[in-house]
Amino acid sequence: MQKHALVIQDLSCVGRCSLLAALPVLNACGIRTTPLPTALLSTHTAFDAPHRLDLTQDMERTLDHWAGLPLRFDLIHIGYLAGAHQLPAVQRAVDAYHRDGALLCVDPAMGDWGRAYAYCDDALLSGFRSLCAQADLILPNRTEAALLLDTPYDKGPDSPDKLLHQLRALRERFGAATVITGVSEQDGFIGAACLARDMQAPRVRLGPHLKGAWPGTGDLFAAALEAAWLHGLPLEDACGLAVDFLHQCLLDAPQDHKEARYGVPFEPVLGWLLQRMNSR
Ligand code: PXL
Repeated sequence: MQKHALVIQDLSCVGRCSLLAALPVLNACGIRTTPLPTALLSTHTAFDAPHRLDLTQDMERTLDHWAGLPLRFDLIHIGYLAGAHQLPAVQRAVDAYHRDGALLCVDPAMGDWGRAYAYCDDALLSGFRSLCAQADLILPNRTEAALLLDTPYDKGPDSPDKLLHQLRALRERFGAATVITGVSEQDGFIGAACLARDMQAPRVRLGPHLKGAWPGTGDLFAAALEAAWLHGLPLEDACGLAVDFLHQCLLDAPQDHKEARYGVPFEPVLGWLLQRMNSR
């Protein structure tokens, strides 16, 4: 049976992040996708003054309409929200569709580079904590891991002990398999560390740390990992493949800040991803 993913995050028209990163990756991997857009933005927020349209009411109307349809999902992904006021609509989607074996994956999009995004207030943080507590998999970056645990952000590098401590603390607090992105145990390398529900020790996968900052890397990583997980790969292998996928995508990415804002050129690498996934 074809797998079906519900993807709840914004539609930013320019900049290849959120839905514009998640849907093509999942689709290329043979997964049917249904978006529930949280907001429409003319660009992502690293451009000046994007036009924003909050879609909270449209989320509610969409869920009203869907209630009459026999929709079932294998995976629900929650990412960037327009604010804490959307949490009731998101919870409604979780209540309706997190059942019958559907996996709930929460990427608590709250910050990066050691700082919370301007829109992330206490209500959104506590809402994301509540969603993480219902999740099967959580995917915070290093900044979001610190926010979720209410611990200070540590610039790193990450010692293996510190990573293990943080992964265990997250898994214990939220009861979910946990992947932390953007970890760096050695200078010049970056990747992700994962701790599934049944794992004693974390698995870390690193690749060369290329200079630059691109929007949407977390969204591409999450989609590749989720696709591989739905294909039946164990979480640690899915996580490793997602790190490798991102590295392949970034080999040809522009490093200049103005160009990098348009996102990661992942489209030519989708064939590579599918081939790697099918060869497992
Ligand atoms: O990729 C995360 C993300 C999603 N959506 C919007 C963003 C960002 C990161 O900045 O601005 C609108």
